[in-house]
Amino acid sequence: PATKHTHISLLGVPVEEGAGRRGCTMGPASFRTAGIIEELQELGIEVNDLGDLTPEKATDAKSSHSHLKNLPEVAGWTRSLYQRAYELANENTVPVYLGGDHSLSLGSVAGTAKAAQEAGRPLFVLWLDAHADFNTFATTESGNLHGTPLAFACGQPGFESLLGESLSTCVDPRNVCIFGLRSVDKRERELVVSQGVEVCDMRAIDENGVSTLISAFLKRVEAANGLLHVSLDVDFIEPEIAPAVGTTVPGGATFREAHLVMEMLHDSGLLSSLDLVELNPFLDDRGRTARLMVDLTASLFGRRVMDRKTWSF
Ligand code: HAR
Ligand code: MN
Ligand code: MN
Ligand code: MN
Repeated sequence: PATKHTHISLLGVPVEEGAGRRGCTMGPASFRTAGIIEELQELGIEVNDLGDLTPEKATDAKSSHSHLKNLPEVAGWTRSLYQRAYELANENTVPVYLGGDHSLSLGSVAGTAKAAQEAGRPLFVLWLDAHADFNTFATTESGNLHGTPLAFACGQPGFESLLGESLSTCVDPRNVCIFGLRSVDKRERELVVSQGVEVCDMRAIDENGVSTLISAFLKRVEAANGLLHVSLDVDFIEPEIAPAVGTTVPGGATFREAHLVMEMLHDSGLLSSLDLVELNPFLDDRGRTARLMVDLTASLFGRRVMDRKTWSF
């Protein structure tokens, strides 16, 4: 039975300092230009556009790892969003965070996790991404902080300078599913394995299909009465059809695989919050990636060709 998402709050988070190249700051504007508000309203949903977040100043954020890029800037965004996501998780709305690069999730997941903990419910995270984003300050080779949010959310040590304090609530790594993986650094991979994160890499998707794998994960969420945060990185999708991203990796989800994930998420009624990240409009081809992301979001919130029927052959 599909839950009716009757209220959505859009919050733009135009952070680009976590990525290796500039442009994601234009993401929220591109989502709006591509019609995200209208397409969701078309589904009968009440949409509240909260505008764009403003980052705090976090000049105190320092680390002995000198290769980290833009740490004070990313810390400023993280602190602001952590607070905001915590507040939104306590409102009767589905927050949709419009990125911005994936460092956005340093704040969105932590704030959501804190609220889930207070509500006494486990938070599950579905990470739709070519990458694991499970580097720590010690393991990142690039120094780009968009490669770190899952490690932070799962309580890996060394991130104290981000919030100016340790994270009070972490996500249980066994409640995280990285879906679409096809690029992972060596030490990052060891961490993902040792922490017990569920990984559905592209080969698993090829062999089993999206439907079997997503169903199994959603069953776990439902059985645990969990809350579900979904983080959709543009590079989850095959770059031939979604070119507007700085970190393309060939062999991504097809158009239909990506839509099917969204449709199944909708039908589950389990979604409680969403990140749409890494859209870099500077790299787009006449807005096609932005429009695809908006269409995927519409599928996630209930757009369908026909009502579902049960097939009996
Ligand atoms: N693992 C690489 C790094 O840490 C690439 C990370 C790319 N991250 C994103 N988000 N684009 O998935 O630098
Ligand atoms: Mn809902
Ligand atoms: Mn990512
Ligand atoms: Mn990625």
